Amino acid sequence: NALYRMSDEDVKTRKNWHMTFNREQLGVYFICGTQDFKETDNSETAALRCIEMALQAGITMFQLREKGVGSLKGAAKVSFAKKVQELCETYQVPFIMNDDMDLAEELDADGVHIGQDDDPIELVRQRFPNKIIGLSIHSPEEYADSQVELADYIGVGPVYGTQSKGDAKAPIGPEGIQAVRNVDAEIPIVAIGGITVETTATIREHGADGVSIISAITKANDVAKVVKGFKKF
Ligand code: 3NM
Repeated sequence: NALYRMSDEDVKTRKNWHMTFNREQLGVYFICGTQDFKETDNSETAALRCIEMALQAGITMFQLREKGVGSLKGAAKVSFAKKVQELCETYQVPFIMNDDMDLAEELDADGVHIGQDDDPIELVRQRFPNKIIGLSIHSPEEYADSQVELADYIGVGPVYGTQSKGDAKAPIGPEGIQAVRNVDAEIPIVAIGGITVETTATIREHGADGVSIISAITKANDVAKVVKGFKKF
């Protein structure tokens, strides 16, 4: 089973995949799943309502991360994912699937996001030559050990402490974003972890193209206002 390898020319020009990807789409990258609404009566309804408000207010990318305690499985997950995908299509925002490569294929998602412990990126790129692929990176060392040239963008973090990921690593601060930017001036970077409207300017000044956010949006009293706050940068 030969691994997918891009030609040097493809690597240089970053062509032949992600035809619809551009780094501006990382600007306000909302991530969530029903588990992020578990304090509500009906987490699926609450999630769909929040996602639609966020799309309406102008998020630039969406990732379905149906994962962890209380997340949907099996047919319920598939059915929920289809509803979210339809919303994203309505607002013409890329629909990215976290981790679940089979569901990404079944739904023909616009892209996938993988962590260091998920399927290896060589196999993911081989399977999805034309989808957007995001890869999580936590340090310059992990950057050096990963085939980042097969990714369209990298997610770097956690910048700050987070309640949204049980097994999150220690916060790296805005300096951690800068450290990865310093080893690659070009790669599209989206920062993640505990990010709020107030910290977005600093994070962008440290080399991120944009911010990815769960709780600042899912827990917002006024989703539209928060999303518009993130869009000012
Ligand atoms: N990944 P919030 S931190 C999904 O460091 C995720 O790779 C992280 O949620 C990483 O905006 C994180 O609520 C959670 O902090 C982000």
